[in-house]
Amino acid sequence: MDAARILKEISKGERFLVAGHIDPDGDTLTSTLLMGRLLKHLGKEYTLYINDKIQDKFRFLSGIEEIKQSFDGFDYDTVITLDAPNFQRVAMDAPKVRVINIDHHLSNEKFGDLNWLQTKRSAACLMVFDLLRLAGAPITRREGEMVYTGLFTETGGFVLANVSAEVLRICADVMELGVHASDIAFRMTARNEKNLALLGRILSTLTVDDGIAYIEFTEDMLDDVGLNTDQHDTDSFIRYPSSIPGIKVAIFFREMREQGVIRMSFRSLGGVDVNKLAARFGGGGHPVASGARMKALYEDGKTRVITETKAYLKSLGS
Ligand SMILES: [Mn+2]
Repeated sequence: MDAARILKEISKGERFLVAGHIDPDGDTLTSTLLMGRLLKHLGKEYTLYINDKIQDKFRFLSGIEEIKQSFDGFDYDTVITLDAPNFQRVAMDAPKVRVINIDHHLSNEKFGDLNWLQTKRSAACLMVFDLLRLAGAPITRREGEMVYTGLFTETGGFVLANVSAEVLRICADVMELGVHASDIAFRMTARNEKNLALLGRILSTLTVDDGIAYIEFTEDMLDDVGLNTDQHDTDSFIRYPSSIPGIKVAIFFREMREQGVIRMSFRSLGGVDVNKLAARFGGGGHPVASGARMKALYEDGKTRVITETKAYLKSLGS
């Protein structure tokens, strides 16, 4: 499967549902917006769908108000999923129509009728950008801002292991369209006082134990600093436990009390494959960055994850 084949398959459809994943990050949002630009260029009808709240910092992206949290009825001939390893992640049941699955996650379950998977690509938005260029769609500062934002966030501000020559080259290309790199960097990393207070609370939980460093974000911290669930922004907090020399795995635990769920983000340091680790808890992602969520009481879930992570590291002989 390559970009040309996918573009040809997309041209066969007329009415598209484009689905990005829940807990939307910069990559899934910009992939969704760029797919909208492609479909518009091709003269197709489409709905952009992400079944979740979108953080305010992304509101400057052109057309973001087009993304809907739900869709009425189902009158589509094609579903395109972006940056998502399975239907659950895009909050959908398997539809009866053709599904085009575009993703870069190693944990992708190949659930589409067409699966375009490039697990070595740094971001899904790069793949959609390929399609735009191939289709000769207009690429202006607006599309450039989408790509730059997707790449900035997905690489943690150009510091993670997925920074590639391609990433930096495309960022340079879109800067020539008028994209302001420092403006986007500021938007993506800006934090108000309450969010900085939250960072303080979360950092105070830092625990270093047997090659594992973890931080915790529990529900009561939101009350303590006077934030509600929609207002907090803990993106990139995992960089702090990841910054400790000698650590093999960094974990960010998040209590989701209402849903009775504990969520984890894993980062690998020193060559440990955290995609395999996350799979033990029903999650996945990339070898260097993965996530999972499981139904459990917070303390029970946390203890289980730490115990299993230690066992996993031991099994690797590290
Ligand atoms: Mn991604």
